[in-house]
Amino acid sequence: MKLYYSPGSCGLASQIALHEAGQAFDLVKVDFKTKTTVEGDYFRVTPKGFVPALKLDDGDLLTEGAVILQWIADKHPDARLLPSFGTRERYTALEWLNFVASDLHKSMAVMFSPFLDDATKKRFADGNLTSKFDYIDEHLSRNDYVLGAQFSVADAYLYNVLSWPHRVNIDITSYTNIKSFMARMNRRASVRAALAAEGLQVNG
Ligand SMILES: N[C@@H](CCC(=O)N[C@@H](CS)C(=O)NCC(=O)O)C(=O)O
Repeated sequence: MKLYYSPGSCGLASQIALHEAGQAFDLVKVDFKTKTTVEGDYFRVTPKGFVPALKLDDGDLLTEGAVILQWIADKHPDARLLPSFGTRERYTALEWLNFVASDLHKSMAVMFSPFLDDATKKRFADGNLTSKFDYIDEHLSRNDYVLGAQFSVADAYLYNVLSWPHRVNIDITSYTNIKSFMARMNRRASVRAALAAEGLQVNG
């Protein structure tokens, strides 16, 4: 199995999940500028040109981070990375995966856009992102992890995206519950292994 990634981007969550699952995998780095890997043209792997992408041993390819996370969890039920099918908790986990993917991730992506000036990004962060950080911080004031006491792949994705604000000059250090969550995540062996493999420092 191969995980296509680019350092510090949204493939980190998939890597954390693979470590949590105890699933062996190889990493293939994608150069975003050239859309190539050591194997050649990345568009031949996925015409979307996005990471993450998970190439299975039979050649099948999975894309979309939130879906890859569900696939990893479902292939490794013993790791308890998502609640069981059909339970109410399962849908809470899916709500969070969807919220992180469609709201938080894609709003944060605006802050990395080469098409917007700094003043526009600042207005966007104030008007759009602050309310999301408020919501997450309040939730984490009552829960160690997204689902409560039990770690899930939703935490891997949330951690992944919350490691970006400081890279775009958004200071979230005043969110004490987010800060504690990040510290809690940083203590997990899966997170440390994924960061090391991508050549990244531990996120505060
Ligand atoms: N819908 C995709 C989006 C993935 C995505 O936005 N990936 C970004 C990195 S976080 C990417 O590959 N960008 C390519 C580029 O910037 O060239 C998913 O949720 O997995």
